[in-house]
Amino acid sequence: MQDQSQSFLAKGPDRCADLSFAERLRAAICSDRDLTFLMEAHDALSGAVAKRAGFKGIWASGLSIASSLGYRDANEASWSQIVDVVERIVDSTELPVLVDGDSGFGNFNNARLLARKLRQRGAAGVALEDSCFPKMNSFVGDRHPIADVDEFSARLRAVKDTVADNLVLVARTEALIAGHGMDEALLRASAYAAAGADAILIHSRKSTADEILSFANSWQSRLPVVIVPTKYYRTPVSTYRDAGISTVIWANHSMRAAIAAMRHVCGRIIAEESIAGIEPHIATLDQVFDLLGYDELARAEARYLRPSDLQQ
Ligand code: SPV
Ligand code: MG
Repeated sequence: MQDQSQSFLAKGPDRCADLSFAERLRAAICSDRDLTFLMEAHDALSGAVAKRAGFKGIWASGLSIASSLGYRDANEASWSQIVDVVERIVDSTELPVLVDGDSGFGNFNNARLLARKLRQRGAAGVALEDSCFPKMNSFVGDRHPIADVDEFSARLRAVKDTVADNLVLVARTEALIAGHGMDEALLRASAYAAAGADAILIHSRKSTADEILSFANSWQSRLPVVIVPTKYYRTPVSTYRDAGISTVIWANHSMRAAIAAMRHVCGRIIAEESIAGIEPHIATLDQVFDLLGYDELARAEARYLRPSDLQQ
């Protein structure tokens, strides 16, 4: 596998010329060999943990990034804040990162600016959804207005014209979330395919996979299908393999795990007025240093510092 950090160092901060993250994500999403799994990350640390666990690609989740910044998943975080977090995830993981671009933060012009910036920061792809700005998380409330299909298709075209194949473009329809039904979801997926999308993300808030399976059955893999089984989490992945789904996004589980773990630790420390009890249950400092590559820094110091510096 190509060492992305080396190519980054060799080429300087403009990684536009380095297409390999997009190529790798495209290969993963478009290959019909097996299901691809993308693991949520909301910062560099959660990205590093996902990589160590063995994931080959990352979902930079809008909900999770917003939550870690203390914002609601309602476009409260700005596109530039998202782009900054994405850069840290890309740097720490050196994996293909599919970024949740929400609706593109405005019209075609905002969407193509976001896409260009994401490409510059090393993202492999962007998922754009047909919700109206400001969006609301798909699982919150019942008001989920969606954009006009022609306007959103033109937004996708503008992104494609800007980033060409250097950033994978996943078009996400919220038609089912908004209650518009399967015909509307299929019509939109067709329009977005015609606009140049590389894959279709079909989202559902049902607790069973029926809706997305019905979509996949009618869609017949005209473009790869990406799903987010947050609510229908009981469905085994063999069902998705059988249905010809391309990619499964585990969308928010590191963020939710972190909340549960932090709650537990904070609760015990305040109750016990001691950190002795929780010490065996949390990451050791050596694990932190290992995760963030302190050994590489030590090797670099031995190589680049003067011997006299090392003795100080
Ligand atoms: C996200 O992770 O931000 C997503 C998936 O877009 S969902 O929260 O299910 O809308
Ligand atoms: Mg989102």
